[in-house]
Amino acid sequence: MIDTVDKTKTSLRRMFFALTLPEAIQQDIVQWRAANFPPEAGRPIVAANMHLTLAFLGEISAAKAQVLQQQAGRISQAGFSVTLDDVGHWPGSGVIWLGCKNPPRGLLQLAQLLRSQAARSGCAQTSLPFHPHVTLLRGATRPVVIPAKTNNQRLCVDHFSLYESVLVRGRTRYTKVQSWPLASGERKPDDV
Ligand code: 2AM
Repeated sequence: MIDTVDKTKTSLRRMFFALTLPEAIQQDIVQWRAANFPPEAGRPIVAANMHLTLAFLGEISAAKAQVLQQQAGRISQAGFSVTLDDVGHWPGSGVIWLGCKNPPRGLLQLAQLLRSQAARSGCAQTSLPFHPHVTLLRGATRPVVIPAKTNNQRLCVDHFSLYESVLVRGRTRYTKVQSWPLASGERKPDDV
């Protein structure tokens, strides 16, 4: 019996849906961060781990992941663009982030759908409103001067992905499990 419980535990994977940042944007953000935050501001997130979370799933079984993957595959939505024109600090969680002042409707719709599908599958969702962001630094619990401007990095989003959080030699790495396209085509002005 104990054996069965242990096997079940080890098959759980910590997963989340997210938007991938292209490598060029990750590098651009790393340079901007180095120029705008002192080393003591917090622990920098490595470039390859920078992403924008859509829905956090927690530790889930393979069966639950499969259901969520099937549902994700049925999402039919147009792509959109996201401009990272906002920067802020949440001292409570120690996070310094890049975000967007006016998130496009497509981003909010996609996150809302994935979060409600996750909730229906029993993945507890935070009661906090969705605030799209890319975490730049962690452990930032002390006051810090927040730059007035970002580099306004712009992402053209044509897919979304399921990620797994894994420990590699004691370090957290996010590995992509599966991606799904967002439809291309005419974009309405308010989607840009
Ligand atoms: P964060 O960057 O704001 O910490 C992988 O851990 C991703 O899932 C991170 O982007 C993280 O957001 C997010 N995440 C982790 N735990 C979460 C939780 N309990 N609720 C919502 N998002 C979470």
